[in-house]
Amino acid sequence: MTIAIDFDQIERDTLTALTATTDSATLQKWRIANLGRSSPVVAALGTLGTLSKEERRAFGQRGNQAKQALEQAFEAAAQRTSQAELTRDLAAGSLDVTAPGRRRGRGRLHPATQTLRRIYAIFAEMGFQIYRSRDVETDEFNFGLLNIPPHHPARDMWDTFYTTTPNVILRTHTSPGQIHVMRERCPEPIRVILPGMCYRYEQITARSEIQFYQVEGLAVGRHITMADLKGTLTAFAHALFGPQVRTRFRSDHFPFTEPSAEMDVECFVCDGKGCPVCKQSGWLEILGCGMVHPVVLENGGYDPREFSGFAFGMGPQRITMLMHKIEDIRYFFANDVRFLEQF
Ligand code: FA5
Repeated sequence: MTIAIDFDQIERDTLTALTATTDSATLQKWRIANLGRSSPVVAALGTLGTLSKEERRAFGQRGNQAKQALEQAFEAAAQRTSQAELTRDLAAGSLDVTAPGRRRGRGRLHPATQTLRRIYAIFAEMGFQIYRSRDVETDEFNFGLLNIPPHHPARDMWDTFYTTTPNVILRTHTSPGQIHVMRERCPEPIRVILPGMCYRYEQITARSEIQFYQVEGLAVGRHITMADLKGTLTAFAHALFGPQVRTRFRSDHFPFTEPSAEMDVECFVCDGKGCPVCKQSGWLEILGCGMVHPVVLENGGYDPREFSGFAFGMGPQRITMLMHKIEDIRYFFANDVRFLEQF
């Protein structure tokens, strides 16, 4: 039995169709139609067993030739098609390998942290170590040992947050750290700064937060005088604000220092002429300070007849506000990137 199939005709027709193929979906359809199990060539080769011996040889040879020709043409077309598709995708712009990379946003230090680090560096140069003290304190350390007994009026301006444990509170200032460091180091001389977070129960305004940083300073030793206090803090102000800046000390009152003072620097916005930042006074207040009160020295373990010392406390956020003319302290913790990325 002979099968009526014209391999020449099939080769001609299918190969012409293949030349026109430019996408892989059409190519796959072509493969199934012309090389799949029910395609004319493959189906015809499947009938070989039904042929006589003489017919089988010639038919088989010609059929396999045709199949091979189709397979080779398919391979060539597959390569051509995938190249053509890549070229098309690139031209459509889905990937431009020559485009410059996108710059990654880099983080930076918070403005308050930047000021804190400058303060640390300046005091480190003068031989002050950093002493870390706890945020959660007892009433005794925050007030009592600092010469502020119960019912002392000074407690009103340093009201705080209370925990459910009696007498355990959030510290209102870094000053209780003075007692911790003195008790730890006594009778050695001390030169430390104590940075950290403080908490106050007060109205939030453009100048006041309920949570803010302070940097405390403490020097204890023999023969320390008010001149050391003034010299150290003036050197600090010159390093932070510039050597031309003038300073002044105004007497004040803190229960834990005697005598006590506030330190001002000449307004660097108007050079002391008077402007809205310094409220026309020509001076900016930057810290409270004084000679450590004898009672506090004693509470720290030092004999006030033998030892003396000075202490100071500043608010680095208020200093940052002055340096960058920031009008509202609430920006510091508002997490607004438009504010933060200016520093
Ligand atoms: C004190 O807290 C004293 N312990 C400072 C001191 C230490 C005096 C050692 C003498 C010896 P005062 O309450 O003024 O003082 O606070 C010090 C600084 O903390 C202020 O100058 C201010 O910069 C900052 N500060 C105070 N309250 C706030 C607040 N609510 N928000 C932001 N900063 C504040």
